Amino acid sequence: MQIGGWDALWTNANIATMDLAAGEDGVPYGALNDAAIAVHDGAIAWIGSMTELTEPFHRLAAEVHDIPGRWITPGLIDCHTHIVYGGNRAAEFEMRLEGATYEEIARAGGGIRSTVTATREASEEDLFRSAASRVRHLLAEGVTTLEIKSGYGLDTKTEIAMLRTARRIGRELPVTVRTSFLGAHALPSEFDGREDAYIEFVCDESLPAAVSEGLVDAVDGFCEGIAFSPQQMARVFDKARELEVPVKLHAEQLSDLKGAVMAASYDAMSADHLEYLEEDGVRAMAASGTVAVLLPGAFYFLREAKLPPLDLLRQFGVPIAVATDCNPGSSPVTSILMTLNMACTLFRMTPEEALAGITCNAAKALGLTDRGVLRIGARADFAIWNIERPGELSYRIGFNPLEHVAIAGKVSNP
Ligand code: DI6
Ligand code: FE
Repeated sequence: MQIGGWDALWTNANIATMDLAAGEDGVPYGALNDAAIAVHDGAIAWIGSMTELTEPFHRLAAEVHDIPGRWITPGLIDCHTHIVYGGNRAAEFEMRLEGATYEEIARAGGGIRSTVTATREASEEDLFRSAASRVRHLLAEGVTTLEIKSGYGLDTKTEIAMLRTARRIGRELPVTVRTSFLGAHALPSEFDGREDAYIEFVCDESLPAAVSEGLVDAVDGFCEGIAFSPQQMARVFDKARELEVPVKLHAEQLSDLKGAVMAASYDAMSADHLEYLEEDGVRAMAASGTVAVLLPGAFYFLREAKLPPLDLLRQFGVPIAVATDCNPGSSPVTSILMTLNMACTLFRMTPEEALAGITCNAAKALGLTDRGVLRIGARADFAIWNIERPGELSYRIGFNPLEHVAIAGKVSNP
């Protein structure tokens, strides 16, 4: 590998490459100490020990960033958010504190439906502005790739407006956005009592319209007693397959409907939430390579007591990702670092597993093979932290040690 001729070089760093396959012989975080990373044309051109470089470093790269003792991680990836929406649900939070459950509120016509009303009423400009302010919080904590779902429009026009807003965030803010169509999130009131007719509408109208505008990277759904059955979701997934769009599913969040088994049979990229997942679901996900996306923010905010089956997921080798699930009803969370802390304290994940959950495994959950791991040829998205060990990222609460990020090799100071 040629040394030099690079656009930029970061020196004297510790690097958590998260190349864990390479670290099977026991290097936690795939870490390199006293190391450097070089970037050319937006990709990682070289990564290795400082001892392999000869001074003066400015002969090697147009830009040199000396960052003694700092840690570099892959740019963080939040692979599950509903960050575009109108209004908020603080009043519902207060109702829940007085004893109402999330499901009771949903069945009484509140919950997701109330956000649907507010989202339909919002202008596209309002949707953009409110979402962008939340996204900036994530970027300030090192997020460089973000998944955003629709699902609060439910009619074609508003679903498309949400997806367009998500794409605009990717154009106007320093972040890669992947979009998921979540038309099958809840039954809109105009379809009351006609669930199958709504599923037909999703398959024949709203989903094909969003796909034909080029706005859909994946198709998602909410498989739950208060939403749609595995059979109904399978109809949506059949349509997704016909349109050649990959699928993922909100499954086993509040009960075990065997949604993950069904999703795995469609080679879903991920199944998400999973508190009520049982061994059959874990086995099916392992066989299909479906990533388990755990959402500790929703677990915390809904005061869920049932833990996702971490030991089974580990035992069967299912890759585990972690995400904020940022949404107004079950996880009004815009802190990926707080989410890391919750993954460790609530789910007993190790800090290394939690960091893998928002880097290499989050990339897998989105089907992205060019990021999430720092290795030669990968996209040069990374974050520079003023910490002494990677575990500090999940240890502190409400403190942000980010110094700067590189996005495709360019320094960005969120
Ligand atoms: N599960 C969730 O936790 C979010 N969506 C879903 O399918 C919550 C959405 C909301 O309550 O607004
Ligand atoms: Fe969600």
